[in-house]
Amino acid sequence: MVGQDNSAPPVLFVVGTAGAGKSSLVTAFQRWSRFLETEVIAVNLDPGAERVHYDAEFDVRELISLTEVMDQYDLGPNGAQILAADLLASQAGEVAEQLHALSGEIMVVDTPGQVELFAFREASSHLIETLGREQAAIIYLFDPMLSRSPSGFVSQMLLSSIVEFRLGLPTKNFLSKADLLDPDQLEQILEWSERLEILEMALYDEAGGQRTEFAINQLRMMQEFSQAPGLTPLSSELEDGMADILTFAQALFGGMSDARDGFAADIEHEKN
Ligand SMILES: Nc1nc2c(ncn2[C@@H]2O[C@H](COP(=O)(O)OP(=O)(O)OP(=O)(O)O)[C@@H](O)[C@H]2O)c(=O)[nH]1
Ligand SMILES: [Mg+2]
Repeated sequence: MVGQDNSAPPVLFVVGTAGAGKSSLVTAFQRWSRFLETEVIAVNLDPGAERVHYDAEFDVRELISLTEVMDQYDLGPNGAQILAADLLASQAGEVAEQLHALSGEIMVVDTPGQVELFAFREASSHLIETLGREQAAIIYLFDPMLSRSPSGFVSQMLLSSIVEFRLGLPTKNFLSKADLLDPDQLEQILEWSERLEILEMALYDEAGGQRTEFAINQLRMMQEFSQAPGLTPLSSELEDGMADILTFAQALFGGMSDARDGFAADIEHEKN
């Protein structure tokens, strides 16, 4: 078992700006985990997803269809997403019940394209409470292209801190699609994540004194509350960094070797 409570596996919510690579990460993580004989429960909470490539054991689209919401309430895609999130909130108890019924060692949740839908609407808070907040954490994905400029990088640091603050869950930042970056760019971004004074200088060159002072001061204050500092690169394309996600979950919720022992014991039991 990863978690301490047999009935409730740890829940990792994958969050990030539109197109950051959330759905691909769920797919890659599920695929990668199969080799470890670790049972990952993949969950789709994005009613707007066109298609997903992982095996979703729960898919919100079976409850709420974005196109139906658009038609029924005469809404555009953004309005429909908001209403869909609120409809989901009203069914949070039922959703949690269905999720609780799923068995596996770790639950990985794909969230809607727009980060604010997950962070700011009530549905997520309801769901987190009903699933058990002591069992939940956030994998926050940085967009690699946006991370190449100091201001883009800092903006994502701030956004991640806001999500962490808003949902009150342990949050770890990952640099998504790292395979798309040159080695030099990657090194620079990782250095920014480790050394605030280097980031400050780079931002100063790009944005000038006033904006830099404002942003860096905000960041400094928010980072004091951060439970998992730093930025870890990953690539769903190459299946790189998947172990770092597992390590993050283990550090929070307990060891995985017990999980494998448990799994092996189950197999043994079935054989007999
Ligand atoms: N090169 C590369 N491309 C990736 C990687 N992960 C995702 N992509 C591509 O990035 C695009 C967006 O990926 P998604 O996984 O759909 O991103 P998302 O955050 O779920 O997107 P929304 O749900 O629409 O917000 C797709 O074209 C993916 O193929 C990666 O690790 N490397
Ligand atoms: Mg997606």
